[in-house]
Amino acid sequence: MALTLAIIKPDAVAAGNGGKIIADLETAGFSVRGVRKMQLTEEQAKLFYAVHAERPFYGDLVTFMTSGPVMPMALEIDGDAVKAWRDLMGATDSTKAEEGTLRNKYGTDIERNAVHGSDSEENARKELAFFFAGCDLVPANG
Ligand code: 3AN
Repeated sequence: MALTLAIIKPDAVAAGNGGKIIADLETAGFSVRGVRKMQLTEEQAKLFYAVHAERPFYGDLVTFMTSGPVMPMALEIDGDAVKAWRDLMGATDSTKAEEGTLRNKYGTDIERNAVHGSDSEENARKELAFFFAGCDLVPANG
């Protein structure tokens, strides 16, 4: 599938880096097929990260993700969008993310890591539906 779900997280939005991240991803060849700016409720954040419910950092992650506005996006690129976006994001821990990746440039640590990306095609489908069900995505390069 050519689409993936990305989120510009509260740390990056609050720091005024949303536009810079969009400029970077467009430079890297992605096109934004859909974008929202919203504040997640606790219920939405818990549901979105339900796969991590048993992990010790779950509570903190939900608190962080509800701490300010986020910008979910439907991103398209030729080929494997899930992999291409994860490559551009870099490692989960911003302190270990490779130079030039979004998490290296805009993140702080393993939690405040600026951006989210789906980790598989199946999860991309679910996560795109989570934020964009019922929305008309613009055509590619629209
Ligand atoms: P990724 O976002 O790279 O797919 P996941 O799915 O393992 O990483 O983790 C989801 C989110 O949970 C991360 N983006 C990060 O914000 C947070 N997270 C992951 N591991 C930790 C950890 N050990 N401590 C705090 N937060 C974490």
